[in-house]
Amino acid sequence: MKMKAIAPAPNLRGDYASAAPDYTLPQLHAAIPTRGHATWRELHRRQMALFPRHAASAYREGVARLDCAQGIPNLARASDKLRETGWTLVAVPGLIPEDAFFAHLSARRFPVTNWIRRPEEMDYLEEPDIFHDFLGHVPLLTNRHFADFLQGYGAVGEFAQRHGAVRMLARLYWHMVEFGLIEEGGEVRAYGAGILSSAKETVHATSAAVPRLRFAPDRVLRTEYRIDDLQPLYFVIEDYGELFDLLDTLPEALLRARDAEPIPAGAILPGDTRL
Ligand code: HBI
Ligand code: FE
Repeated sequence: MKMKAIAPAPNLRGDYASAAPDYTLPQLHAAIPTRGHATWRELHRRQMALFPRHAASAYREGVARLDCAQGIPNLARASDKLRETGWTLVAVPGLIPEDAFFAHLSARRFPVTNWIRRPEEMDYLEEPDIFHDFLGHVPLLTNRHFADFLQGYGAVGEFAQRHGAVRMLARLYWHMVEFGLIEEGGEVRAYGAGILSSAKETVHATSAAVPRLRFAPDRVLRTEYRIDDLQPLYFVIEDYGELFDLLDTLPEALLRARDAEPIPAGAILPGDTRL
């Protein structure tokens, strides 16, 4: 048998060569360098200071549950804390192909990038790292409605791929999973991972000066997005059940959105009512 000359470098940025066919890797938590944990603690501290005023209550309950201030979390141990909703965290080298991503979600496995940004990237990073994937996404996996929605989202992926509607399905992920807001007792709070893993976006997204629209599936599925700047527009739900309830009619809605004119990022249409 031919042996690999070098053991896989732990926590190497984007180490796709040592990934399995489903793009998973061993996390090798014990091999994470001290400076990685220090970067985590600093990012964590900054975001925690913003959450009481800006983050949704279900998200904050999840963060408390995960108890991860000390350093980069051990994914196996964190998975134990998700037992009630049945999700498992798996390490991946970074962004993975859509079909592999959808397959993980539909099996209630959440892919978490196994490297952390460099100190000079504290405020902005183009691709997801473990801070975004874990602190942004994992807390809401403790919420039953959201956890069930995300599995169902993954399960619709195959349909979307067969029907040329992945772009529309990705818009739902972007606007609602990455940048979603929720109304709680008359206040608008953030639950989206792209918001809550970024200090700037957390403050921006919850500012009443930025346009907000009530969540409406067809509107969201037609709305294009920008990946290189703060979002110009956010969609607001009242309950995570709204996302789950959409799943039944999502395939038809994807086809309608595919065949409709896209709406440019940030555009407000004559029929829109700002919240
Ligand atoms: N891979 N690791 C990772 N994380 C994502 O959020 C992700 C991905 N691959 C594809 C993808 N997202 C999107 O194309 C889907 O949301 C549609
Ligand atoms: Fe994300």
